[in-house]
Amino acid sequence: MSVYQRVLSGIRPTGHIHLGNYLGAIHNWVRMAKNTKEQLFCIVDQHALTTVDDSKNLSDNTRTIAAAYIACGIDPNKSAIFAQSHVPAHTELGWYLNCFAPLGWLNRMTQFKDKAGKNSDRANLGLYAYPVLMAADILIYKATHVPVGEDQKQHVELARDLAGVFNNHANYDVFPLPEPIIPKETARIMSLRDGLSKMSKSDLSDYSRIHLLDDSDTIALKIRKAKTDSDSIPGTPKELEGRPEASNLLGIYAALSDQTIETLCVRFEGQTFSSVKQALTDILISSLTPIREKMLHLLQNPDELDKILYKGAETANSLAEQNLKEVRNALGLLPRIDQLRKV
Ligand code: AQP
Repeated sequence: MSVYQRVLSGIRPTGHIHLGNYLGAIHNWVRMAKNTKEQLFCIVDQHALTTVDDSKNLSDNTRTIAAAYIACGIDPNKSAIFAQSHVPAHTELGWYLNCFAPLGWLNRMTQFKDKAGKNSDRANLGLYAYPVLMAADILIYKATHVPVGEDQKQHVELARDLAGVFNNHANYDVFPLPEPIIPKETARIMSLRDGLSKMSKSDLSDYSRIHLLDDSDTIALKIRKAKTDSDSIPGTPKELEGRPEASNLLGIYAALSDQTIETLCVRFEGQTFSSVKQALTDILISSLTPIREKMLHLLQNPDELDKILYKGAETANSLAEQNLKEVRNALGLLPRIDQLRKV
């Protein structure tokens, strides 16, 4: 029996997809697949518009993320892979949810504060309202589980809260309350240049992250240059406290090798970071090379990728339209003519 009824998640096509997106998100989607009844994976291109002004790359980035999903193990014959902008019901539900979202809730969103920085008066409304559109991305499918990295937990909680107020308004449970699924060990992969900042597509330094399309030499160079401290590896994880870069590198190694940090501390105790870096480089290359090769192969044929996205959008649209009809009805809106005909 499936543990997860309907899983939905997505990634913004904002730049180079990286190891944090893989370990924090996609790897977990693949692991959950065998216990999931239905899966939908979106490339959230409309969210990308809130922070990216370089629209010439948006469609290529969208295909690259689709290629990454497939290369990492998402089977497009079993899961719907699609672009958010191909399913208009997301933005329609987004508007309805805007009308239920108190500003106080949005003011608490830490990602807006991080992304808008000190100049929040100049930030766009889309960036401020993005958690509500993300709630719509989830609720339009009545998704039950949302696998994300730690940074997105607050947004999934907002989606739960919005589902709750909408259900109250409708006087019945239109939406299930979606649950975030956050991998314990890889919830937050940190920058290779600064163990206190999240690895992120928008970091200006390419050396802060491993891209899924990096070749072996680039991976080796980035790990060689990764920031570490001068102490040797301790015998227990407790002694890693206050050593963010050391913890991050060992955490990445542990996730890729399916070992615990305890085991790695025992294995490397007393050694310098150069031996860990060598082992980490080897495992990154062996784990990421098949993904990179498959992505490059898929990207050679963009028409095929587009076909996969259109097929995914068909599945997504049919689910979303059905739920949107129910939402419109719960809100008391006059039925649309196409919805009348289907009755
Ligand atoms: N460093 C990370 N560690 C663990 N998980 C991460 N995720 C992102 N970075 C890390 C998870 O990847 C999924 C997709 O993220 P997103 O692209 O939708 O937005 P984001 O979280 O804002 O990702 P980035 O890479 O930091 O992009 P930019 O720089 O454009 O904002 C999510 O599940 C996220 O948790």
